[in-house]
Amino acid sequence: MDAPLDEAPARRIYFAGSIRGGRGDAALYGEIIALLRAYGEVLTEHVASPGLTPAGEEALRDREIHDRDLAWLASCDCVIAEVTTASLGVGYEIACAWAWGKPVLCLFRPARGHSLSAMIAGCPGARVENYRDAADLAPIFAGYFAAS
Ligand code: 6IA
Repeated sequence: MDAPLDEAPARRIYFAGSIRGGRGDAALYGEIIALLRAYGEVLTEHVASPGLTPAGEEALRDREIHDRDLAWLASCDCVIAEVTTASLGVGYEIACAWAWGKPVLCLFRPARGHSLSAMIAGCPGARVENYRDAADLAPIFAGYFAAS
């Protein structure tokens, strides 16, 4: 039977956060994903997994990880990236998403002596929101998803 017309498919959200770039914010990624679930299906919940260490997902080869993640990225409706911990992989995902015309929201916690890369801060396809902690994110997401 067809889905009722008023049931739009869930928004597909690609969350990006550092893995080999450093896992210091892994718990925060979990809080972000919990908030994002109110706005759609988060395709990359594993990014917050405490078991995913920089050496993690050993069962998958790098090429398999790359191809699987890019397939998810290609299928998503938007990218939410936590960019405070600098990560080559997150930067690569942001660049691909922009090249493919996907909306990108970057979340950054400014700190003394720690500036966001100009390649992200200056990317015309990426909106950057500065914040202090997870408590700041609910209104940021409410405003962002209301407009998208
Ligand atoms: O350069 P990074 O590792 O910090 O890149 C992190 C970003 O790339 C995340 O947003 C993920 O979407 C993606 N990514 C990188 N590594 C993985 C991974 N396992 N599993 C899923 N997504 C990943 C890494 C396993 C490896 C250490 C053996």
